[in-house]
Amino acid sequence: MKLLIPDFCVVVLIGATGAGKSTFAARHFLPTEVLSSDNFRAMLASDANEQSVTAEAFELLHQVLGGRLAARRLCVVDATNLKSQDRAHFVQIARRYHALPVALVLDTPEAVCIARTEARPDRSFGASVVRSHRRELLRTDPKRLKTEGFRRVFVLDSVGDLDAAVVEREPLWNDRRQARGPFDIVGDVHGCFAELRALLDKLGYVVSEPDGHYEVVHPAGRRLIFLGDLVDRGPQSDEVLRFVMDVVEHSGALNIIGNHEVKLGKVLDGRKVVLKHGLDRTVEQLERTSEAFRDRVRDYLRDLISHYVLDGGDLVVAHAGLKASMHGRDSAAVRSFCIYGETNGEVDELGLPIRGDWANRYQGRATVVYGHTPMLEAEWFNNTICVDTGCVFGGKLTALRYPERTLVQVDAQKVWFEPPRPLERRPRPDSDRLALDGLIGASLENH
Ligand SMILES: [Mn+2]
Repeated sequence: MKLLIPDFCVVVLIGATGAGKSTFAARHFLPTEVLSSDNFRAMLASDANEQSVTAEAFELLHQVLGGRLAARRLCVVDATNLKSQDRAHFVQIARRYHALPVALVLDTPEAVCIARTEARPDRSFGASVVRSHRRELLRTDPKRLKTEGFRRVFVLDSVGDLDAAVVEREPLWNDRRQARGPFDIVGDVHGCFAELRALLDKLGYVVSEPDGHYEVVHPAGRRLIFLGDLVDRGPQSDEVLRFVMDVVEHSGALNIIGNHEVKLGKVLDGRKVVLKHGLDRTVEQLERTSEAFRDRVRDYLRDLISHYVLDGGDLVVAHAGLKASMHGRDSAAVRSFCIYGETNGEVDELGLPIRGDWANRYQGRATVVYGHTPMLEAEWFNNTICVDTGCVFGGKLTALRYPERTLVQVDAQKVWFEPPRPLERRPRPDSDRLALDGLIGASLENH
């Protein structure tokens, strides 16, 4: 039996004493990955069986778990974990750090558990404890584990299964650390196909259309990344979609999801959506295409992921940006942040969402490149840059060359869509303002 788990997750072992949890953990995981309640009891009381320190032992275990997850390290919780309230702690901690909770039930037959426990000279308890553990385990329905929040549940119900099990770790979909670039990262296109083609010319891409699909090649082997919001408001959302889908499929381009793709995906899934913010134009444009094309778009949008971690972890791309504590992690909260940014549900006088300013506080190692918020200029703040320069609103279409960190831009051909408010420069972050205040103070003193 192959147990496929993400290489960043929390594996919660569930099983009676004597079920073989520690043996299994030692066989498949590093000693540093395994957090065993026995070990924490031993640390505190020099005796792994000392039940009087159990509460303190779990307190420490929770703390170490949190610390390791903050550092994005896989963890295995080796304890009986037979009660749902005990497991709930681990699900909660996993969620806090956007790690996937995995349940692994060791449903080893009772006779085997009893024989193993009685054979261990260090175990003072015997058959009755095993039997009560087994009764609790039988109350733990694997389906119930899913409702407790475990995203993957595995059950090993024989010694044969347990011995034959192979644990395989797979990277998360957002993990593209192996991809080193160089990249050209394109901001919100919003259906501005002519400007996109002009930008690609300026960037040095050779665009061709063999066999009816687009391909791009760059003489220096560069790679395109699209930051999402390909569609809506502009004149050719359908053609932008065709282009990006083709070059993702044939030319190694990358594309992450934007909020406008989420909405369009709902329309194509047949769900009820209010056609506003230029979505009506996209729907009109798509009505002129074939049903096969619309199906392709629907499937494509369904599979788009929220962000990529690239270049050995030095580069993160997400439509609305991403704070450091969420990089390379996966949860509903991470996805929402990537797509909508840091919002608290409040809106301003124009009904636009008030955005939290994560970039203002950003201190992460990775460069974060994002779009979503149309700006008059693309400017660096704390190693982050927004390259949405409002092309569809008559601004510019911008690409960031990475690792060079230079901007390549083309002007919009016209105002394709009236902006809700004029494009502005981003207010300076507090830290810069304070530095500026300091400078002004100093210069006044000097004169
Ligand atoms: Mn957006």
